[in-house]
Amino acid sequence: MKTFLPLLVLLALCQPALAFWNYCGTCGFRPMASYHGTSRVVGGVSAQPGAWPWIVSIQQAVGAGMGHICGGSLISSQWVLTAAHCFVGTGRTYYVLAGITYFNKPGPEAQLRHVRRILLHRGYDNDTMSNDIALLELDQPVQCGYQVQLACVPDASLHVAELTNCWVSGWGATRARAGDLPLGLQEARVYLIDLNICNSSHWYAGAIHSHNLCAGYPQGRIDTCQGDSGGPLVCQAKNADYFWLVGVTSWGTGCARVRKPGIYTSTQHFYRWILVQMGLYPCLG
Ligand code: 4AZ
Repeated sequence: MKTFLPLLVLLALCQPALAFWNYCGTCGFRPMASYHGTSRVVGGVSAQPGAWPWIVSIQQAVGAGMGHICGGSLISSQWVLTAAHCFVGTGRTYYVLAGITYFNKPGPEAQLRHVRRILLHRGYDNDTMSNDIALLELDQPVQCGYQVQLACVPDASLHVAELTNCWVSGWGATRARAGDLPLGLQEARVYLIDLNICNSSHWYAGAIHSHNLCAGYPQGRIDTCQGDSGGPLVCQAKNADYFWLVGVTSWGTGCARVRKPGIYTSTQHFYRWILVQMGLYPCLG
């Protein structure tokens, strides 16, 4: 015991510095948020490096380089949760970039991975956009750090509608008409909108499914847009400092329009599907 004690003391002393380095233990925490102070997407602002440490950019080869196509969220060191519609009609090779904020300034924790498998939900329907969810298995795990952390997927027991501090993030278009993507990650606070309101006649008129979430603003102006798909809608847990990955950016009528908020796939409805795909629920598979 005597010989181990100094090591334990050393470990305890180093704890603050080691706590988040190469450790993918606890999901939903934002180690850099406390560092920066808490604080297109259309109508958002530039996110600080590491502000949303689970977000990844899903890219594919374009000519000699690579291009961003969708967002995604790390839910384990080797699995990314994203949208099925990102992968329709293309048989290309995909890559995942983790730990980045600016595409032109990758930073110390940037990590590129190949996609080993793409698992689309079998019920995904391109016309109705139902079951717009997919999982990507990476060829190698990412290393967690200050700017790379896992998102928490809630099960059916979470009362999502009660959560009020909700945020979207992504490298999608910052203006509805111009297709230009920003170089830096954008973030915006959004509000969850009751599905009955969202489905009412002057809004989406019945197009929204029970496994969707609507989030944004009745008056528009702030919203996810093309290129944000697959990325995270997160809400802070009640009386706690971690976030739940409650939605995957799916679609919307245009971007930031009045009574046309963003539509998200509700992750808690697919909790079991996610576990089965990841091989964590073999008896149900
Ligand atoms: C898209 O095309 C897209 N305003 C994503 C989000 C929204 C609209 C379109 C929501 O990827």
